[in-house]
Amino acid sequence: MPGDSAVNFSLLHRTCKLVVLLCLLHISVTVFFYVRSLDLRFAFVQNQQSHHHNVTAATFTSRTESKVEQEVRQQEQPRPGGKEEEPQKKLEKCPETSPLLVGPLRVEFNIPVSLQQIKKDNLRVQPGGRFRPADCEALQKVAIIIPFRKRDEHLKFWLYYLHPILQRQQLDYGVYVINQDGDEIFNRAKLLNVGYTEALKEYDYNCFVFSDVDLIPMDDRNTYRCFSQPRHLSVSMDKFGFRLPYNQYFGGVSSMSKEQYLKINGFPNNYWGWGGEDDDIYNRLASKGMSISRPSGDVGKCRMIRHDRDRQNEPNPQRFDRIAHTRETMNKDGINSLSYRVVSVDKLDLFTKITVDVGRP
Ligand SMILES: *[C@@H]1O[C@H](CO)[C@@H](O)[C@H](O)[C@H]1NC(C)=O
Ligand SMILES: [Mn+2]
Repeated sequence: MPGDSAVNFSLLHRTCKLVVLLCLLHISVTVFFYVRSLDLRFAFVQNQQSHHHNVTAATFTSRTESKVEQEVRQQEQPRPGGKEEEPQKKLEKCPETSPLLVGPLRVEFNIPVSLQQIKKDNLRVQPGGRFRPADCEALQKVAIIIPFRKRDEHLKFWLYYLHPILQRQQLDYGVYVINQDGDEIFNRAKLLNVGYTEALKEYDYNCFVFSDVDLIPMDDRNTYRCFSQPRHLSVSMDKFGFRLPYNQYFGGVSSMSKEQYLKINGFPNNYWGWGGEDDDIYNRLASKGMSISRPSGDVGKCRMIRHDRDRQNEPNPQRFDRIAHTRETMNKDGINSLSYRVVSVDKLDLFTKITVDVGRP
């Protein structure tokens, strides 16, 4: 029958259509998952690369890496007599190791602290966050520089923990919080340069500790002072599983004597946003033949206060390119090219707050 074949044909036709549709569906699902896996793999490779890149961020290797530190004391410069800042009566020098140290400390961030309480706990701290031991002459004059913007909660914890530690370490110290004015993208290294300059206008500091506001040492034997080589103090952070993320890592908390700092022309001023500026600093000191001094992993333990990424501090896409050229740029970009505008200087009870306009990229 001719009708029969027509029915058969249309059935066949419909079946074919269905098969084709199913095939298409199958192909698109396959393609979808394939592309997704590619994507993932790509992201993974990128991640690895950037990790790798980050690990090999520094282009110089230092001569005496991970050597045991000979804790050579900074030579105290002979002082021109009769400066009004000097203690009235001649005190004996403080001992090389402070007898007041207690070792490992408990550091927690779940109980909020109040400025009132911190003030009561630290009655011997002078306005502006200044202190010097009463019964001996400190071995070093240390300016502690904290780059800052909108982290008041972190700063409170920092003051709460650090003031007692620094006093036990028998340092002649001052705390300078360098607050970036405005809402432009953050520039950590430039704020550090500003801190160096501004602190020296106030006192004859010979040592500078550069600290992030959210890092707290877990052992007071990790002395916030300077050594014969630039010092990296935050060597085992909880954030990195209490290990050094890579050998050339110089971020977090570090210290340099005035001489060491000037030898590398200070820090770069053109790292806007997150990352790389610490590697640039490492490159600078390695290129000048210096090496990093560190405390042991045990003494160098520290905690970072957990936080989300700040706004206006996104990863700087230029950082890899910049750190590849430190050697060529470091002589023109640094303390010799620093320009900024001081907006205000406030001598508060526990620290000196300096608000600055550092410009924009
Ligand atoms: C690599 O990672 C460390 C640790 O987070 C950071 O301090 C440094 O700036 C990074 N370097 C680059 C080039 O991203
Ligand atoms: Mn942090």
